[in-house]
Amino acid sequence: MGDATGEDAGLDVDAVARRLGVEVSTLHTWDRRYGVGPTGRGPAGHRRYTSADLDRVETMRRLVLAGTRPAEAAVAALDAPPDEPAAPHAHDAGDDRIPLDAPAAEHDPSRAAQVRDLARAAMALDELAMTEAVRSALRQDGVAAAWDQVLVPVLVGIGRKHAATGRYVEVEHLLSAVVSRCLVAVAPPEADLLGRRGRGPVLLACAPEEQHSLPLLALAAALSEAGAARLMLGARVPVPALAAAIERIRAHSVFVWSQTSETGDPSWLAGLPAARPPLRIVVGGPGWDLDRLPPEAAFAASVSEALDALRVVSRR
Ligand code: B12
Repeated sequence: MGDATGEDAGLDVDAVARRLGVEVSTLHTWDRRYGVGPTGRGPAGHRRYTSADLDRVETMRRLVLAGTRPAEAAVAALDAPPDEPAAPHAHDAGDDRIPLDAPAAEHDPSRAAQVRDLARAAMALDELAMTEAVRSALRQDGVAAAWDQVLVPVLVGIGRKHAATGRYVEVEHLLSAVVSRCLVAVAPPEADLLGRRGRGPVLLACAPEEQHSLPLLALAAALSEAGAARLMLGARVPVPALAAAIERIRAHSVFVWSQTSETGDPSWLAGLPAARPPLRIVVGGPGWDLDRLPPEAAFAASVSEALDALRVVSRR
């Protein structure tokens, strides 16, 4: 293959491997596991390494060769402005704080306190304090704002912390468990969906093999808060099972989540059962290969956008 279309269109993985002297399989691993991969697209829609991507891979290679652990090298490579040499983060060395990037908290002290309290409680494995922090954010702000402005920054922060240190998996698991429980409490089970008349419910599912299901729980809770009927199938839903559920509950809309690129091939979406009126298909998550999204599917970038795309009016 090689870089037949010229460097402006970006390099394919073989060309990058040759240029940097790194195995193709290693580049695939860095992409899949740490998100250090191609962000560009060639003319046929294939993923290509841009010159900024190339800088990041080069930084990653240099740090790994110098003995930095790959996870730590990846965080440094991703954080480094292009053309600046990256050093592993000081905050990851012995610091037990979660790195927080919470734009809404910057000008809002009470929001900043919510984010900080949850992060602190999570790192201390203080389940009660975590539960109180999540519950109070959901109660005060409503699901969409609490999720976007408090829960997402802490989840993203713990993801980065783990990537940088290889540690804190227990924090990630406990935080996931607490957040799940609190979101489920906002979205109690629906009664007798099959026997209902009128507008069918929204069906929520993760793409096949996708295990990250918290964003689906957030959307289910936001739908419940808005009074919209929904059925949440959760993680790793096989396509035939999703198709069967669409037909059985006469869903009018379906929302599918993909967190990782391994689960983001959207080609199967076009084969979901036809319905009358047509099934509304909305997808979300950073995993989707957006260039290959079928025209019948819409992409939503946040809980609020998903509610809009599903034509659900928030009551908050
Ligand atoms: C919680 C978590 C877990 C939990 C999941 C629990 C559960 N029930 O969901 C557990 C511990 C099980 C887990 C497991 C794994 N995880 Co994990 N996990 C996470 C974590 C911390 C949060 C996931 C999440 O909920 N993300 C959603 C929000 C918080 O993040 P976001 O997608 O970036 O949000 C943006 C948009 O998507 C949007 N958005 C946010 N929410 C919503 C909601 C809706 C409805 C919409 C439309 C949009 C939207 O807004 C944000 C800003 O733009 C992430 C870190 C991260 N950055 O996501 C890692 C992460 C996703 N995991 C990762 C990995 C590698 C794994 C494992 C493979 C690890 C392993 N080696 O075992 C496994 C297996 C997973 C699998 N095979 O599917 C990597 C993925 C790397 C990649 N690029 O592919 C991440 C990014 C961590 C990292 N930095 O390395 N994980």
